[in-house]
Amino acid sequence: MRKLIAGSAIAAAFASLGVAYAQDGYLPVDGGYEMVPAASKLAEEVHFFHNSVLLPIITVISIFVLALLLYVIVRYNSKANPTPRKFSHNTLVEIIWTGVPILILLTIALFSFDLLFKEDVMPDGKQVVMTADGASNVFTVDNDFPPSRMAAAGRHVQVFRADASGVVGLVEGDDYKLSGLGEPKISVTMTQTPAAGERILVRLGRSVVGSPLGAREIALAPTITLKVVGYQWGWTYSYPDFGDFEYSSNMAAEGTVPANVYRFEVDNRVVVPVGETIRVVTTARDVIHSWALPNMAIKIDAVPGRINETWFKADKEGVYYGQCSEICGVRHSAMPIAVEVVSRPAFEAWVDEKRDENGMEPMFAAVAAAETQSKLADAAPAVEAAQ
Ligand SMILES: [Cu+2]
Repeated sequence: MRKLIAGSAIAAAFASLGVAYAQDGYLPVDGGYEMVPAASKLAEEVHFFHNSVLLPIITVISIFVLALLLYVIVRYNSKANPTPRKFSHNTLVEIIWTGVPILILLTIALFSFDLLFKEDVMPDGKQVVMTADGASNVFTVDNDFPPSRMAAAGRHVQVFRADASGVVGLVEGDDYKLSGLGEPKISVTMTQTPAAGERILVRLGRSVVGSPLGAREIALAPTITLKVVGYQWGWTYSYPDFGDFEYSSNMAAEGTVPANVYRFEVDNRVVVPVGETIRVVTTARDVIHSWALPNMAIKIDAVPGRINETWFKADKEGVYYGQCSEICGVRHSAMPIAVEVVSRPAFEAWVDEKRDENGMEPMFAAVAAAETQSKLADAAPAVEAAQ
């Protein structure tokens, strides 16, 4: 269904110059009708809603209505039914054709409101890393959220074990038991006492995302804010957490990039680290624009005089493209969005480079390599949820 389009060879040529472009599968293609692949758990959930809830419902309704129409055409035409009966009410039929659509709409609303809420509410999940002493098998974490956001069910807690070989998701019931759900302190009791030095990671929070068909995870509170300002016709980006440097991002000229990313590629991309929650705040300088990133299933208006907010968390490194999605004027089609998701060290190097360009001291380069390593290990690991 998705075909590779001409340009891959050119992309390879450009890549050999040290510039990476999106994998073909992640780009829109000519004649394609599917959504571009999900690159975040929230996008997977959006795809589940579309593919497994909306599409089946609309298909069944369309087939049912078509069948009714065909039946009426055949059974009640003037030849087959020369003398029609004359009545105007049927209580049972009226109750059914009012009640069934209500149930269908409620089903859609159930999934839809849940998703709208998740996209709108900033994740507030937290991760606590504890080192086992080899003797105790009970690990306690503070459930210090506001009452309405406290971890109160098994799905609000995820436990991982980390040792030299990596991070492993554990299963509630088999590997650990929880007590104190909904109370200020939650205890995780491990079935097997972890060895001394082994680390136990506990994630806590109600920001659970992921399609019911796939792995779910608790999204952690944002580590980075990205400020997006739309203007006719481009974007400026700034990073208030790293010295508030700002730069503008404009569509790359034809011929300077591979044909398959022309009109998507920009001169200065957004750069964010993989696996971290990014808070996006948008506004605009002149008219309404809209910052959209289909791989992450986000689209948020940029409105002059207002601040809008959303978030995303990329699961995979790569380059993702979007376009302004609010008709904003004659060059509306010429303000693409390019987001490059990189590793944490690459992101820090990029931040230092940008700071240098703006006459600021480096922020990360001074940090000893060893310290960076341990910070990395403590940062949100790319783990698959166990529940
Ligand atoms: Cu625009």
